[in-house]
Amino acid sequence: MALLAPVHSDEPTTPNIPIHPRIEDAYATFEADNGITGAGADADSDGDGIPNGIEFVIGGDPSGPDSDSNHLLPTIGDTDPLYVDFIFRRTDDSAASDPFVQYGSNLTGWTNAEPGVPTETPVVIDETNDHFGTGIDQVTVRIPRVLADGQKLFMRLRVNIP
Ligand SMILES: [Ca+2]
Ligand SMILES: [Ca+2]
Repeated sequence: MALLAPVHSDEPTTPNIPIHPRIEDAYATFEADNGITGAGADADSDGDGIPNGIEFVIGGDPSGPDSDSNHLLPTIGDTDPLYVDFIFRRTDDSAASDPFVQYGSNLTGWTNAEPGVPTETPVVIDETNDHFGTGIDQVTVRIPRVLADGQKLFMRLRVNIP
């Protein structure tokens, strides 16, 4: 049995740099943690009507039993005279995947909600860190009512996970 002596070196060493997992890795970890490795973001592994990728964003449980996540879905704030608010939960793990909101006045044409766009009547996006608890932010996407065509406004949450 050999004893290993501590190694001393005068050579410069690289400081420890935290490595942020790549986007796919954060989602892959979510799948692995929930026993659905390889299922994919578009699949709805627990059949609650919410795809795994959206469960990842809102902090839902994507695998059964008793994993209905409908109570975590985005909500609508419809009391402001100028804006309709789309409010969603966003986990820190999913923030790097840049989940986004789209709006439209029919169910075929969608516009990405981007802060400051359009310039005349811009969309406003507010974020409250850890609003829903540690690691889950609240994101409020405020769509100006004047952007509604024919008094109709649809909104949806999306995330692109390869
Ligand atoms: Ca689901
Ligand atoms: Ca679920």
